[in-house]
Amino acid sequence: MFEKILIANRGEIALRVIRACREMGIRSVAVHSTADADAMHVRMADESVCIGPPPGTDSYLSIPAIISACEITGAQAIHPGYGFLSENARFVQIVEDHGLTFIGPSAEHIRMMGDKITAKETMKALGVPCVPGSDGGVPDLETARRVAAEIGYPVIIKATAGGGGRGMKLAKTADELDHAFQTARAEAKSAFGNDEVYIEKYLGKPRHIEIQVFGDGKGHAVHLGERDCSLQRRHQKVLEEAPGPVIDADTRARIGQICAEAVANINYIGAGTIEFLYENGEFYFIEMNTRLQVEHPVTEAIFGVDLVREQIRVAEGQPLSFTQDELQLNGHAIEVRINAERLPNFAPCPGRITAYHAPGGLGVRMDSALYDGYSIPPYYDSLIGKLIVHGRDRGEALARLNRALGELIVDGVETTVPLFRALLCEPDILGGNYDIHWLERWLESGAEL
Ligand code: MV4
Repeated sequence: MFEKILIANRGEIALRVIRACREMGIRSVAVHSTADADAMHVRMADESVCIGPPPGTDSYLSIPAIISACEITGAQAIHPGYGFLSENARFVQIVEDHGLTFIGPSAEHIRMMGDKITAKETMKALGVPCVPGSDGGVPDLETARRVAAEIGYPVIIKATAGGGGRGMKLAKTADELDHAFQTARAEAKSAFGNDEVYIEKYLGKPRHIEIQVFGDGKGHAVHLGERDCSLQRRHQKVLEEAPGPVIDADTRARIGQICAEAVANINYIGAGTIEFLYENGEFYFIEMNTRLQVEHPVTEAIFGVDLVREQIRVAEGQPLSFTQDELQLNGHAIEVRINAERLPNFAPCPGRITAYHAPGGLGVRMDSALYDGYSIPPYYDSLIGKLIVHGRDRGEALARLNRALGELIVDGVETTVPLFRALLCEPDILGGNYDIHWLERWLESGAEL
């Protein structure tokens, strides 16, 4: 068992991990940049180590600084949170070479899923339904033309080293293919140092549905249903919910079992998310994320499990603390991401918090590292809090979200709260009728923010 865990992150996710450690009787070590000396994760941890100046590359992304902090404090394991080093296979290798434990998947699985062509081929071979497209990489224009003609236009060209919306080019017709292919390759080369691309049929109005999976690294795995994360702006999620408004119990059990079997088959360890596009009742695999995700609390709410505790347990070599049959979906949960951003342009808005009050009451969870008088530094992500509500059904969750947003006070900076107040007046949102393009269309069509 671990006696001490170092958290290689900051903000609300660092607090989230510290909370799980404390409940498990494990000591926690915070690391922080000089800009974060008075951050809440530093106060809440048992110990802290300053690891460098504010830019991520000099502190939260500095592998030598983080390994040194483990050696100084005697931490035996590292929880990476999300972002930063959480999906860096080289980091995982270095952690293990130092006799430390990475709380997350193996370097091999991170590398496998980081290469989007390998990820797709692996999933396809494991029986996971994929978007129709090229078999592996597309080396030249001639092959691109042949593949596109076979699957039919529109097609999308994606960089194997991309993901999360980076390095994609759309070709609506054959006329657009040459240009799309060449620019996709050139951009992939300069952005990732890897120009390998693949082609898929472009789906016009899908939903983004992701399945939460969890493996013990010894051939056992479970699924914890889906989250609908279709409400996005520029590939940044703004609201997530579970279960998906359009997924029924049979569909959940079927796709969930496929995903759980796939990750069991490769001896996957820890939390993972299998992302799908969902259109006309069909699932199409796009990517797998090998980390705990920002939106994991909606899954925790409806299944009543602590995913971080589970990550720590399997990293210690313990079995999963629940079986598939023991996982019973209960009610409905919604998360909204509260960012320090100025609407309507979502411009980052760091600054000093002059008043903070978190909402509470039945079915309300606020994950945030804010406090009264805290100064949000300008160097990091603008996420300052996640408000998660849980109700017996979607209607109750929506009512609770509206009520909780009314209780929340964040003074001193602009936030995305008014966006959620406006969304809660939209019939499409109240009815669960939205796809991946809904939010951007609504913002462009002059939503009052
Ligand atoms: C697609 C697609 C349509 N067809 N693939 C964007 C993020 C990356 N994870 C995959 N993405 C997409 N892949 C095919 N074959 C549309 C998108 C996409 C998208 C996906 C999920 C959520 C929001 C999105 C916004 C724009 C485009």
